[in-house]
Amino acid sequence: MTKSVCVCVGALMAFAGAASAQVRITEWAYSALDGEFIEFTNVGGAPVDLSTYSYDDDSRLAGTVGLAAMGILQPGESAILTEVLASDFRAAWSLPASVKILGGNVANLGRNDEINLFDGFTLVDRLTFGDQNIPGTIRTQNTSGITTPANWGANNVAGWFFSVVGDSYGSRRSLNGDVGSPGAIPTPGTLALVGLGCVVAGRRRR
Ligand SMILES: [Ca+2]
Ligand SMILES: [Ca+2]
Ligand SMILES: [Ca+2]
Repeated sequence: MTKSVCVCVGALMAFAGAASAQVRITEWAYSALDGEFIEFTNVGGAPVDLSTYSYDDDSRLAGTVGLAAMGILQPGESAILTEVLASDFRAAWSLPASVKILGGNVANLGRNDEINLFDGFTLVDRLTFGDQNIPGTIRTQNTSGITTPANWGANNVAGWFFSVVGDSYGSRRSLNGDVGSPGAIPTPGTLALVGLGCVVAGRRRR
């Protein structure tokens, strides 16, 4: 085993250990032709029951939009909250019935806003964003924002970047031309390696 491979395996194990039973914000588009959306993913190693989970925007009020209808999120599973009808969003992105989509979100996202995820009254994850309020960060209009696993849960929008069709996150175009990967993240192993830069590091050492 080469040195670079050893480093990667060690980092991967550290990632897996740090992420037991955690739901994270993994993608968002504050404005999109086929509906603004937020993707939540269980990045941990155990199922998470969302019956006590809720979402709010920058008013930061637990219970504003209940996520109980999403049910139980399995490890690696992503669920979508969107402003449009779930059926419309599903059709626009050609998502199978297995992907959980909660439509009709009324706490809509603006250009400078915030995503708050709660379990009961406990804040589980938060992402404060806005290309105007935080200069140099992305404006997720018709193209979603994503980030590396290392930046999940950090509330550091400067570490988020645009989805690009064909990227390693599974990004593609929706019916009306939005770019993103709602409902999907790569397999946990692939993601961990991408996020930690091991693929690039390994190639450089050859
Ligand atoms: Ca919006
Ligand atoms: Ca708002
Ligand atoms: Ca995604």
